Amino acid sequence: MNNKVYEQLDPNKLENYLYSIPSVNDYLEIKRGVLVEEIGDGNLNFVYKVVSKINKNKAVIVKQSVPYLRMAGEAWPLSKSRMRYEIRALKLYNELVPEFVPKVHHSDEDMSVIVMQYLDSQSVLRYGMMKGEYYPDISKKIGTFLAQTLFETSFLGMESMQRRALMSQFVLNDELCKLTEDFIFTFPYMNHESNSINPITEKYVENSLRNDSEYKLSILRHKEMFLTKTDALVHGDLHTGSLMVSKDDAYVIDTEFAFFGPFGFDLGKIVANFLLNYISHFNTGNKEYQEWVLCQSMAIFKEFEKQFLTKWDEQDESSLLTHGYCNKEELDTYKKDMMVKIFQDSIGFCACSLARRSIGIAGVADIRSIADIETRAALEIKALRLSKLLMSKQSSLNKVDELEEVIRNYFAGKEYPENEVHQ
Ligand code: ADP
Ligand code: SR1
Ligand code: MG
Repeated sequence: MNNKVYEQLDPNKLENYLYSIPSVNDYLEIKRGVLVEEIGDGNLNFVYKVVSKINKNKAVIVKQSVPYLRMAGEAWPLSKSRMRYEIRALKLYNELVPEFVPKVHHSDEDMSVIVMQYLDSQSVLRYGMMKGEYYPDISKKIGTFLAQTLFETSFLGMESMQRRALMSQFVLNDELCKLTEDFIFTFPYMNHESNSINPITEKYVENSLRNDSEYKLSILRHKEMFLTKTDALVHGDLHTGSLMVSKDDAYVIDTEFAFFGPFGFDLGKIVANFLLNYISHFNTGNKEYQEWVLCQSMAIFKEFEKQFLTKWDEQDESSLLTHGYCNKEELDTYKKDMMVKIFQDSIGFCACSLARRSIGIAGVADIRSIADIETRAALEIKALRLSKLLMSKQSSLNKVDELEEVIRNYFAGKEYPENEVHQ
């Protein structure tokens, strides 16, 4: 079918639009009727579930970006071309890790639309974790997804010219990168109208976060990394709302923030979301679940490192490495240094995410959904203090077990950020 000039879809227009795509029309038999439901719960786009009336087992997801930020409304323009990067990343992930992403039925950059597999029997990981659901091997799945996608698109997994061509496909995802620069690395740490700060949390933010120069400079260093490092194609928005899971499977969705960035970015973000969930369960009192969440979050790092190194062992030619340049000992040293660097960077990115989700425009439902503002403030401050602690320890941590010890001591009240009395 010929792609068309952009128009924003609604349920009626959507039916006609899908009718004009032969493969989707054949699958859903649109003339025999479809049920259309808008199910988007994200911040940016519209997401429709379309089910065939004559065979309810046949369904697709249609996602369309609109020329504004959905959570803020039309007064906040945002280029709809973000869908271009969602399409490109999802197609690439379908080549690299098909078991972890929905299949693409159709894509249309002009209409900013993607039609993809409806992930039946999967639910959004965040909501399951809020209810205290267990997902066997979730850390293994996340670690595998990260190791495969990051290695395969990096200067370690690709030849130089081919990789630069791939980078050119993502270099203009500028507006979404700018959202991250502003909302993860800048506004939460200064007075800004976009922030959403619980009045009870505000005092801590003023007195202990925004006047901590070392902390602010560390955030700035991470922003610099985000702006300048182009290690690999990162997902760019890998939080627990970007994973759809069942007991057996895990799928990564919502790839619109994809760009070439630092190795540790996705890793830090996803682990921060696990830790925020851990913190939210102080409210439910589910200690057993907290233990599971903490173990899984640490296992993500371990799984990632194990699988990333396995891939590296299998590859001796890449943009970076030419066969024969290093002997085994030299290469082992190089590998060890790089894995420590990725680990430390990811702890820093984790710290940034903990803070932005506690006081920035986009919180996490795990904590923001708590109605009582005093209870919520206590958890937000716990997350902010952990952010400060991790940022200050980051460069001295070389192993996952060391990080785990710091986090356990913190939650046990045995460790707290420098310059702060124990609270
Ligand atoms: P946004 O970009 O606006 O954040 P998402 O891509 O996160 O949108 O999708 C919003 C919601 O739509 C998800 O939280 C999930 O509930 C649902 N969804 C998205 N993709 C699928 C899919 N392939 N299968 C089933 N549900 C999906
Ligand atoms: C205005 S920022 C909205 C946030 O939602 C997305 O999921 C990203 O995390 C982004 O930072
Ligand atoms: Mg999104």
